[in-house]
Amino acid sequence: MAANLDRVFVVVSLVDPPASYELIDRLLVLVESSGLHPILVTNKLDLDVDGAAARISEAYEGIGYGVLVVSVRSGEGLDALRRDVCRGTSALIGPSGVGKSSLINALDPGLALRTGELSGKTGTGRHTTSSSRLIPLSCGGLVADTPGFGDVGLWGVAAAQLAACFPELADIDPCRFRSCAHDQEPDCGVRAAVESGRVRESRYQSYLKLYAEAAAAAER
Ligand SMILES: Nc1nc2c(ncn2[C@@H]2O[C@H](COP(=O)(O)OP(=O)(O)O)[C@@H](O)[C@H]2O)c(=O)[nH]1
Ligand SMILES: [Mg+2]
Ligand SMILES: [Zn+2]
Repeated sequence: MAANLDRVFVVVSLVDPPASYELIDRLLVLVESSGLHPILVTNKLDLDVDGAAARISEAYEGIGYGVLVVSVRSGEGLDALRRDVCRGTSALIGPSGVGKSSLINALDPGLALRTGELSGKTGTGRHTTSSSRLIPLSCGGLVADTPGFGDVGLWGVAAAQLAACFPELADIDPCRFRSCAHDQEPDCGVRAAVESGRVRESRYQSYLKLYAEAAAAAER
């Protein structure tokens, strides 16, 4: 991840394509592993008919993330995003087709960045942003529009460092073993926190999945 970023926005869409908790967790962990605390942006509020925006906001605000619910189409939430993006250097990361380029265009219509129609068949976006670059906004900020990536690998995050990328695990009870993987070990503080409801089950499932991937990558 580029150095000298003041903040990173993890951008997902509520619909077309719908964001999964696992995808959100992957992207958040990726940013946390670089030492930045991302802000979550959920776009396409205009298409949200079943309350996904409210559920996602509650889940991630509850563990200390800033969440911006926005719609490029209706303009909702864009003022809050503008306040953050129009100073310093920001990056927007997230899958293709969620509206990253559209958001930047909405903040600075003079830019006319290319945006893509969703390919109807797969529901995934076409890769219309070919490389990331820093774009100066007329309001003052610099913003990196990154090409989308569907499957986010955990580049270089060691399995043992993974729990530190989950902010809600910072102040739970310690585990019996210092090297606890928080999986099947006895007296695990993380599992206890999941069982008591302090840590959300889907976050724990994301942790286990990413842990297995990180451990497998280390063996290669
Ligand atoms: N309905 C709706 N469509 C949007 C919104 N924002 C972007 N889109 C559409 O989503 C598609 C992908 O947008 P794009 O900005 O290229 O996504 P990127 O790949 O993340 O840069 C385009 O067809 C946009 O018009 C929104 O708020 N609502
Ligand atoms: Mg784009
Ligand atoms: Zn543990």
